[in-house]
Amino acid sequence: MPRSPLRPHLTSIRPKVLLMGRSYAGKSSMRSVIFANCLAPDTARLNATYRIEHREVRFLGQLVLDLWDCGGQDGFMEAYLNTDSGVAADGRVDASRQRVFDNAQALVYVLDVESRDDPKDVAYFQRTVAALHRVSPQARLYVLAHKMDLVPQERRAALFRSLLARLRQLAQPMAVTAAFATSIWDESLYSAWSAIVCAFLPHREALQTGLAQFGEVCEAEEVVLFERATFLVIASATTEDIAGSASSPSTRRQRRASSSLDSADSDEHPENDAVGMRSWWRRPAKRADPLASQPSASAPTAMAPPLADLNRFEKVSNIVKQFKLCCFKASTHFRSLEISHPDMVLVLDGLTDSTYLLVVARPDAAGAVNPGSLRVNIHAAQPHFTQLLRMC
Ligand SMILES: Nc1nc2c(ncn2[C@@H]2O[C@H](COP(=O)(O)OP(=O)(O)OP(=O)(O)O)[C@@H](O)[C@H]2O)c(=O)[nH]1
Ligand SMILES: [Mg+2]
Repeated sequence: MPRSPLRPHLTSIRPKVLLMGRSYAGKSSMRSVIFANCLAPDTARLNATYRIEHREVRFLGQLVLDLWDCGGQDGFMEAYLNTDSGVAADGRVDASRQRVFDNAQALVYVLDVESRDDPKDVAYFQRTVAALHRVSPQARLYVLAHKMDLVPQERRAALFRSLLARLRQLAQPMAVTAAFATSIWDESLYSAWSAIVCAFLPHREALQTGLAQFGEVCEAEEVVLFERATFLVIASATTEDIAGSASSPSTRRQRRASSSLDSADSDEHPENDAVGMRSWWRRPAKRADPLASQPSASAPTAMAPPLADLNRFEKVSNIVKQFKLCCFKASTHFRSLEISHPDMVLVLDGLTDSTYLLVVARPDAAGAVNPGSLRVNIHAAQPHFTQLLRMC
């Protein structure tokens, strides 16, 4: 039965996202890994998508992505690109069929970097972008150079750069909003989809400010907010953001003694007061704007110390999501994570119904950070962040 067209006023809160590219590029695999709790090895069992699979993906409670996973076999591609005739993907004429590119707010075009069928790949990319430009010129255009794991490490950056330069030219007059080198086998997929999805959260800065303030109260090094179901990174605050947030050093000292946001002025832990700043953790690198994100293939991993890894949060996404799924397979549930090390304490715990919060803190002069107090702070911050998330 044909679907009824989306009502215009719904498109703003249910952004339509097209996932396109040739057959076997890996579209359904990435959708399943990010949005459907599928482990990467299990994607080998996926069938080729027949025509279009529609998925409504709820994110942070109120944002619903209308995700169109468009099967990429040649016959289907030709049908989508025939934007005027109303010819359905199986060749039948169907005047009421909603055109694929109507009201699209983003196109995620996936290219298999190992594909040998280059001329056809290029032609379909160009025609797809041209059709998008004709029907929904305001849409954002993302390009994913996918299956990067199949390319030798030393060739990845150069391959990505040359591919992107070529695609940018082919896309004209449309601009490529962002491009990513991705693989379902590592965190690069999380970097890409965090940027794609978070672009639909117009007030995300409020969350970043909230995280910086929270980090200041806990004297944390880093605070990261993850979406609960997908484990995509929503926002983060690192040392610089936290140091730059509102209060004075004296307020910070006072708050450090507190075990919860609710009792920030209390004197429950006086041993935490006499704190010297011990430089045990190299200052983490400032993260790049995710929308201008570089591929992980070209991330400066060879020269930078491991703790300055620009993709460290997405690595957490990938590891924890896989662990969560393994817990599920073993009929148990992931609830929280705590790592204590002489140099750092890391607590990952549920914040709101739709988020997890990661707090990384370092020991004070007395040599201890109380993970319990970090956990109490996370729970105390829940109402504040519930409200902030509603505004996003
Ligand atoms: N090595 C590698 N294989 C991948 C990756 N992503 C997906 N695959 C594999 O690629 C194959 C095809 O993936 P699909 O997701 O079905 O491809 P698709 O683009 O949805 O294809 P259609 O539905 O026909 O359009 C599967 O066997 C996946 O396991 C990746 O990042 N690296
Ligand atoms: Mg598919």
